[in-house]
Amino acid sequence: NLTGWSVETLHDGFAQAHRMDRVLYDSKTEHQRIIVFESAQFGRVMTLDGVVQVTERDNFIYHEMLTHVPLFAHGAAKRVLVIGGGDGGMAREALRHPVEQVTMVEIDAGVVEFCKEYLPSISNGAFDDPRLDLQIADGADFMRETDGGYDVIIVDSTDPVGPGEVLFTDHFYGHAKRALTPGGILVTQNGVPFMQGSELTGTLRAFGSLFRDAHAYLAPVPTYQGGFMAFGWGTDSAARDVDVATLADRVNATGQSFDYYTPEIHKAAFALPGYVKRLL
Ligand code: AG3
Repeated sequence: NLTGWSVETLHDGFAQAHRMDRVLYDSKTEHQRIIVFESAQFGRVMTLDGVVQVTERDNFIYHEMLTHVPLFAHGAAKRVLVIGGGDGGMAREALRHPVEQVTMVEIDAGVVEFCKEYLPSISNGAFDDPRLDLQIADGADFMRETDGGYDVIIVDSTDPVGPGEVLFTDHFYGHAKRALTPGGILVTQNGVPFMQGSELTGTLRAFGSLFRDAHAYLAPVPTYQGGFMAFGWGTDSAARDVDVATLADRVNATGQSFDYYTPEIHKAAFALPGYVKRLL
């Protein structure tokens, strides 16, 4: 009996469920249904159209890996662009670097508003940082029209169903490439390859024709079930070759330490098992 449980059925014939100990918010925005609830294992959880996007307990793994890997590999990023990321977790981590500006383009003002209210620990002050430039707009439109100049672009999308779908097209990736500075890095969330292999294949095929270095890297995020979460990596630079000692120097220079990210994890994340390599 799953009454009072949040049941995610993103993958055919498979479900994961959280008991909703207290529903804090449940409403439809202009774009999607958003629910924030309290769960025993993951703290507060936010779902969009029934799919878990962020939890208090494990969001650090996902957000750290999509920010610190490209930012420390780059080493001198001044301008960062986040597409999506309305909960503010990506901005939170990106702003731990000495960047001049983080532009965040979120399609759904409701997600920003309700996450500020019911999940303040996710953004942890990022929305008040003067370096944050928040724009409520369609990420695909923004990318088509921007003048660019971004050193790192992070695509923090939902899965390729609903509003997130356009963020997985060749067109969008082409515009993102054009928006990068020379040597800039594009990273994307590409789902769980064990369950959603074609998502990674699609992105990496596009990256292969756009970038000199197109690759994937991995991190295990408990919330996104099925083993590793995959991230796309595209750049014309040799940033993937950065060594552990250089990364350690860059981490030390920020005076920060992280809950998941370490220079060793950074390097190891690019090591791919056979079943993932075959998807590229
Ligand atoms: N965006 C990534 C959602 C992927 C979830 N789906 C899945 N299990 N494949 C999360 C937004 C956090 N800022």
